[in-house]
Amino acid sequence: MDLILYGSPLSPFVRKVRACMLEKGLDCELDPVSPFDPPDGWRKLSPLGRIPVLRDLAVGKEGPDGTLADSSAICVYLERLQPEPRLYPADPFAHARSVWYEEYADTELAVRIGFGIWRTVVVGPLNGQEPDWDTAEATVREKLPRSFAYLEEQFAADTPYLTGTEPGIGDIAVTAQLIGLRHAGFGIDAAAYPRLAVWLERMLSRPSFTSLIAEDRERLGSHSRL
Ligand SMILES: N[C@@H](CCC(=O)N[C@@H](CS)C(=O)NCC(=O)O)C(=O)O
Repeated sequence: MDLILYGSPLSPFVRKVRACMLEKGLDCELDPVSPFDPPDGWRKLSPLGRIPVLRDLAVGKEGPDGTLADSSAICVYLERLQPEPRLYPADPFAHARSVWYEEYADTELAVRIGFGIWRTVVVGPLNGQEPDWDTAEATVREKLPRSFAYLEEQFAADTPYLTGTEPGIGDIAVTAQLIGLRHAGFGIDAAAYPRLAVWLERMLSRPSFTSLIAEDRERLGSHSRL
């Protein structure tokens, strides 16, 4: 096996990279580095101190050689390494749209769900802290409707995925973040956001995500409500 992925499997960014690998049939060794207690020299691999980082042993075995920081850079590399199935649409505009949805997931959704929900009622309690349901519920009530309404509009053409008939990097990145919401016990109101709700179920039933969710459940135990 030539690929090592450094990062906690509960990170949505690690989940995104692993989903891409599973969709492409790529295998990797997972080294569960925590960004909050990293190994010596971690900043040489991850200049921003974040996870995930990928190492391709065929490129470099030690230090920063053969490593890539940032889930988006890693996913672009995986696409070049294993072009099929394609996760970046062939059409130039659809390709760029898919990258935009990835960016939207990695910034807007990551901040809203990560800080407002995931840390307050899942990871905090997993580490012995009291859950903060007030913050989580306020996030769902006040912050997420705008994101859900935006995503709902993106399915106006009635395509099964964000940028066409096949799932792309945008679909995977958004799903990787929304799984955190589902672990916390919150969902998408199908009456208010029907296309988004159906799309999410479609994404969650893909073998890549069912296997990752099964692993999450094992790690989270009763802290998962999914
Ligand atoms: N843009 C980065 C974001 C990665 C990220 O924020 N990872 C979090 C864990 S979910 C992290 O490492 N946080 C530690 C920190 O920011 O110090 C990517 O796509 O890989």
